[in-house]
Amino acid sequence: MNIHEKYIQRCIELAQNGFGTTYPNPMVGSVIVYDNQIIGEGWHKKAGEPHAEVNAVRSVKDKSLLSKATIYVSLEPCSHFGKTPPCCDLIIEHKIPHVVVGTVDPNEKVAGNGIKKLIAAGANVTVGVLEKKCYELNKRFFTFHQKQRPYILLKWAESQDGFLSPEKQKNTERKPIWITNSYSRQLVHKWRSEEQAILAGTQTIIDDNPKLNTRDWSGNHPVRVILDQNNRISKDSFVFDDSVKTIVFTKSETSLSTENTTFTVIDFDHSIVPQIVATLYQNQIQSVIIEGGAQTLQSFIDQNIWDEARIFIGKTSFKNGTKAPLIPKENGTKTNILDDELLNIRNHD
Ligand code: AOF
Ligand code: ZN
Repeated sequence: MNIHEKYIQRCIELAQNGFGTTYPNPMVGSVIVYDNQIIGEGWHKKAGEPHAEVNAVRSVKDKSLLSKATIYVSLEPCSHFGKTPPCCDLIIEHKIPHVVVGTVDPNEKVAGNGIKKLIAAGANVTVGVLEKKCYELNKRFFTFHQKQRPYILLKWAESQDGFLSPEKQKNTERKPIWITNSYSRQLVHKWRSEEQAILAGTQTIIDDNPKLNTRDWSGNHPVRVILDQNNRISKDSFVFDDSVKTIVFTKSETSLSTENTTFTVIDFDHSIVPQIVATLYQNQIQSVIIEGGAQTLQSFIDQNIWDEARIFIGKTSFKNGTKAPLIPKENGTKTNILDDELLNIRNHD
């Protein structure tokens, strides 16, 4: 790691302090260095509050050093008036001569304008240090702005022999059959709390009556997104308890929206995936975890509209039943959670 990378790495670490509290803003960290020493640090804590650079500048005791210092930022300093004034202006005002930027800001209000403004004011600007790591830090924010859709995470659990569930037993009460261990199940609740929305298809809701919340983990409950083309889901289901914001995609609006539950009509005769992600984008949803069932997951894979898949592979074998979605598994990375295997696959890398 060279010197620039070392300080951008520190910016990334600082930025991560804002995990879960900066939405809709990205996580950003900043470090100010003079004479090979860090003289100031800051990160963005919450939308509406000061940006990383502002906090870093404020933390510098001897402000006269700023005109000889280098400011490092994991994301391009902003050039626009949003909820807060432009960070570029602050850097220019304090005559900070060197600016090192991790990656360009994908927000169309900034998108290179911050860098241009700093250069025009005479600053020496270096762009693209640990760029991939800086992108990764805000993968949801970047996907949202660059692709005009949320970051899409696919999640399922399959048996050793590739089934989501065993064949349905007729005339017997259907009990959920767990493929994964309790640690993996808790991990899923943690994952849910990290995303802004959770999506499930009609059959999954009819079969499992899931709550789609984060009861085994503290943290945010994501917005529930439900597909119910022909209004087949019983209004007594947990997803209709109006306890959290819920978006229901239907063919025709036969139910009235309530305080937290809204019905959105889409055209089920055409591919629904682009319509769903466009609606989520309009709702400012930057990420969604898709938890089934097979058909819903497969339609996102077939349209190649997904970013990451997290697949648990359990110890059990079912021999037959509902087949797990088909996805290219060659480039996945494997880890273990006790006796469960967890396969992580990234798309569009
Ligand atoms: C920075 N440093 O720490 C962050 C930036 O409404 P505002 O004023 O908070 O502006 C939000 C936008 O500013 C956000 O969408 C992103 O483009 C940028 N975030 N920029 O220079 C920061 N958090
Ligand atoms: Zn800013």
